[in-house]
Amino acid sequence: MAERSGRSKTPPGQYYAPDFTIYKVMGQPSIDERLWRLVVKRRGVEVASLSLEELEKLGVERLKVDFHCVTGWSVADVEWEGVPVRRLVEKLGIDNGFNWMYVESYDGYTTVVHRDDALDPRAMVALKLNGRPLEPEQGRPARLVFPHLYGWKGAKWVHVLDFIDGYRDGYWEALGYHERGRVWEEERFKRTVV
Ligand SMILES: Nc1nc2c(c(=O)[nH]1)N[C@H]1C(S)=C(S)[C@@H](COP(=O)(O)O)O[C@H]1N2
Ligand SMILES: [Mo]
Repeated sequence: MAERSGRSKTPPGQYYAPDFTIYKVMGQPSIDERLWRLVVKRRGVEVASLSLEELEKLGVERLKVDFHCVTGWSVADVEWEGVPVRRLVEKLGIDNGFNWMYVESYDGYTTVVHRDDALDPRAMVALKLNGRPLEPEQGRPARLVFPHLYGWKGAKWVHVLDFIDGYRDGYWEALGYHERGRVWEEERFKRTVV
């Protein structure tokens, strides 16, 4: 596997591309940012409904990481700015008993993230990309980012985070994509029992 000079290795099965390929498998929703809310739930019950301003007040952090799509392309050195998921969990007093975070977006897209990946200090609700607010097609006003997971876990136009006990498939997981989706472990597809 090729190594980029002076940098970390390329994850197995990935190649570096100059830019993102835009995906919107359920179309692009039109969102009024004044009405946008991040709804946080525990076992389906609403705990909080945050406006953009309220979300930002929880504390924004910056992160420079590579982005990896499960179809093979990666983009180097992407700079995100947003609110760590872990901070949301702590500040909203979500109890530690959850096992998965089920995600719903404004377009109807869904995905699911393992608790350890959701609580990774680098996991965030991102509001900016490379110093600018997200472009509408890239999830404005907010998308999820998990640097160590394949890109499909990073739901654009994110709306609901539900901290649940039992595993539930999202959109791609129902089509055979992996429950966790860790890049370095190459968790692309669910294990099948033959
Ligand atoms: N709502 C929504 N989020 C999504 C997707 C999508 O189709 N709809 N595609 C996912 C996939 S597979 C990838 S690789 C990234 C791509 O991000 P980009 O469209 O900004 O390049 O978004 C993820 N989040
Ligand atoms: Mo992807």
